[in-house]
Amino acid sequence: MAAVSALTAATVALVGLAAPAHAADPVLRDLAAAKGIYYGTAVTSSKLSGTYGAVTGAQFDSITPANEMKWGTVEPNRGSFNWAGADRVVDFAEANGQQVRGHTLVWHSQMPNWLANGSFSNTELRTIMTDHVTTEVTRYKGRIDHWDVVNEPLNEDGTMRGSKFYNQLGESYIADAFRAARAADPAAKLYINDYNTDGTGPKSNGMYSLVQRLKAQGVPIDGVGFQGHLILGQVPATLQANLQRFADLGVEVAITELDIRMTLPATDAKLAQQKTEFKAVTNACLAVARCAGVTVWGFTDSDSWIPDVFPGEGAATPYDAGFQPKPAYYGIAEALGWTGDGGGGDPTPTTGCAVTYAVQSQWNTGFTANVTVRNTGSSPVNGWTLRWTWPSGQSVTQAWNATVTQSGAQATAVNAAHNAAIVPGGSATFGFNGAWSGGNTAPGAFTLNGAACAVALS
Ligand code: G2I
Repeated sequence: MAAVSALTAATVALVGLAAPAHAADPVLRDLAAAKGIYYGTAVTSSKLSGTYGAVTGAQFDSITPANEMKWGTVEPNRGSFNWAGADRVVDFAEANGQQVRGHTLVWHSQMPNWLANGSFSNTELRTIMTDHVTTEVTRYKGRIDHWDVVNEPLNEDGTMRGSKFYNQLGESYIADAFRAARAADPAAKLYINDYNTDGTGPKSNGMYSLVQRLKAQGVPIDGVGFQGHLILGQVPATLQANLQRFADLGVEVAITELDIRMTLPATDAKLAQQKTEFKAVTNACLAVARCAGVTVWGFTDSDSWIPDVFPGEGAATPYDAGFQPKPAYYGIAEALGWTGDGGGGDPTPTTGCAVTYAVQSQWNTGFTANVTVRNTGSSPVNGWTLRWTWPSGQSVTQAWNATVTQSGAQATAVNAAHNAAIVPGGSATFGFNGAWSGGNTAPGAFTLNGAACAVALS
């Protein structure tokens, strides 16, 4: 927790870089610290620069590598280690006064192939597992505040999941993993972590009994993580009570992977409901004295696992894909005590756009180009007209995914029916063939529905 107090200078420096946030936007990490919890996000180490890095550093006081500390990543071949991504996350956290949640040491998924497909005697497997825990925890000793030591040990009915570890070693693999972690870094808080345990129910009951058994055996377990992969409209009503009953066992609790997904497209009504639900989850943690904090599983819709795994669903995080705070972000801030908007709701919606213009191919008299229009504002675009002026006499001969007309040097593209709506953070792409002679300089400026857009060439 010491890291939390050392943040002010870094926060101030980074807020200056976080251009997309509105000037009066609250800083979640500061609000959370004032309430005695942390507010964290999962991160992708390769993205930790530019706006993504600036928002991560400015807004959150805990980060979790989404993949970089998993066994399959750190030891892809037996005995050969790759710590690059994990190091980057820990270094970033230290530079920004953030805690780190280490995720995760023993998990049935994302194991390296040599382990998943290898066959080992029980004794050998136990040693492989405890050696792995010891190696990884020792490498980051003193630099990780919380470790997810064992991840997702349960079936939906609350029985033990038949993982490689459980099948060969029985339930004692859990105790052994925790003991190895404690020996390697006595200061780190050691967690067990699972999904669909957020509300009371069979799986949560299974976790409750498991934690009781581990405590009874003197296993060094400090906390229980509730992943919080939730669905809009289905936040369990029993969340707070459930967190409380675990806390009453004498362990910390935390929401470790919060996201609230919805069926796309995101509408204002769904985003408003999502705000209420992020606020409610944050409030549930605040209401439980032993709740250490909340981590969102990716802070931006452009860094979320949901669209890959649930086609047609998404918009599950507090920032849109263009790094604009969504209503959910203000919901979190309100739960944390923010009243900067007078308590009356979200700030006035903003508009904005960014255009990427890319020539795909070019031949002696013709060329093909793609244009992507991104909505960088906080209000949806419903129907669009994009205009630009050709700098060197080009003309559009044929277009797709938009209707393009030309008058003199001015080109006008109007949406097709299927891409008329662009949600905040979303984009529409169209393409065309053009004619050129002499020069094919890219247009330097675009307007969307009359307002100038930022331009990127590629
Ligand atoms: O599945 C959501 C989360 C559930 N709880 C445990 C978490 O560790 C898990 O995180 C996700 C990551 O957010 C994804 O990013 O775990 C997935 C794997 O189970 C991660 O997805 C993987 C893809 O499956 C790989 O194809 C990809 O190479 O991400 C990798 C890196 O981008």
